[in-house]
Amino acid sequence: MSDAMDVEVAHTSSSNSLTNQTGSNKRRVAYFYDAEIGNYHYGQGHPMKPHRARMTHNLVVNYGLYRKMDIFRPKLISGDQITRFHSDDYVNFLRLITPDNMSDYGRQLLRFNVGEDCPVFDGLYEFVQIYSSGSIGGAARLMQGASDIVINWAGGLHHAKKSEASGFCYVTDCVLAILELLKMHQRVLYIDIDIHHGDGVEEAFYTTNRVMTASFHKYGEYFPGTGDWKDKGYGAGENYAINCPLHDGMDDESMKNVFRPVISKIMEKFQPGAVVLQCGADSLSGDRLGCFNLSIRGHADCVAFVKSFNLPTLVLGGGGYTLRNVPRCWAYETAVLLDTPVKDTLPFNDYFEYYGPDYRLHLPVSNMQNLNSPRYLEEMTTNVLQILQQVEAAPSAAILTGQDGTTQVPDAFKMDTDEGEPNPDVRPKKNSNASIMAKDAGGV
Ligand code: LLX
Ligand code: CA
Ligand code: ZN
Repeated sequence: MSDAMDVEVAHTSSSNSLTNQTGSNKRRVAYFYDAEIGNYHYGQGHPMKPHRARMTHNLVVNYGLYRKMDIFRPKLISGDQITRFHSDDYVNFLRLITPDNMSDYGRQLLRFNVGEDCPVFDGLYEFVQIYSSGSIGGAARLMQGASDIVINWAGGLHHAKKSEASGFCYVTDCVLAILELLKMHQRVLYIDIDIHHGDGVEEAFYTTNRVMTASFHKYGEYFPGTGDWKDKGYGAGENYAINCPLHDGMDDESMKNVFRPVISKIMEKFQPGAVVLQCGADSLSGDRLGCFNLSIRGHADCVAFVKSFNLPTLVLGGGGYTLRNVPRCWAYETAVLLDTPVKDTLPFNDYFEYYGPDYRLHLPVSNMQNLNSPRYLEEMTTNVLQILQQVEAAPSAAILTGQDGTTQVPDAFKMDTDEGEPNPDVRPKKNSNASIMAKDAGGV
């Protein structure tokens, strides 16, 4: 059975008509992948398995999708590109720490939150370089105008902070890619459908109106604990951080009813020049660490909806812990982005045994209760839409800076030299309204 692109996308405003003469709306898609990524190991028993990206790639190739996109191995970035956001001390530490020398760095391991959830493993720094290179290289390609959509399934590590690893993430490629896009685009939209709050990205841009962050996540006794709808940005960034807190059992219909109106309103009010879409697959039904009940079609509906706005879009991976489901989801989303139908019967591939007993692409959802009542969802969505109502349409003043490698950086990355200002190298506590600021006052 051929699976038609059964995600219907209709919205009234903001969508450019880019239909070509054959009546299709195919976009030029680039795909970044480094075959080394699957060789990194977080350690026995750790739920994060970088092997997922290799399984995804194998499914993409065996579905023949590689024929329809430009495939790149990312050119490795240097430490300078990582310190556009992360502190020098932290990046130097990531560069030098190894399983063999870690016993000499007890204090630094604690300081940078490396060791437990975010373990030291062989090749850690190269791992960071590989996944970040795909996202930064992808953003650069969008800016060249060479592709309309760029995919990096190895990226989407949204929890890392300026000087701290968090939630299995060491460096936040999402922030680095957004900084790249800000060189050219006045406004960049970040959308996050991972089950966790995109706290690292939100915090980085909390005080700027040049980046809007929108996260849909489980909220309440769940990692990382942030992301109340009332947390909406601060200072110039007030109303530019959007949070949709959700409960267990979120299903396709509920997601559609929240995601579409919120994203439509954001597009109308904020009018971004480019979009970064984090597609964490831990929001799927049956995820080992998740508690939502989305089908792959429901998850992909968000992707298709974002695509329908025809903006330059960087598509990233994220969490996802049921190993057989993550590749299914991301391979299907690759097909959706390519406007290419794929069969529900999985093609033979190197990891075929993982996909038994059904060997099908799509998943059944569970009969778990949806704890998001229609009333809760409507009230939460209304609150969020009210915040968006206050967004000024399209701030547009150019910001010229001298920061290395950038011509434009958002206010959040300016060092405020006023006496009495908080120390920019000390991260404010969870749920605080302050933002991270760049380390180098002279650079901005
Ligand atoms: N949310 C998320 C997104 C990307 C990565 C990791 C996470 N973290 C979690 O899902 C999580 C789960 C339970 C407790 C704490 C955090 C990620 C993606 C690729 C490589 C490494 C990390
Ligand atoms: Ca999220
Ligand atoms: Zn997650």
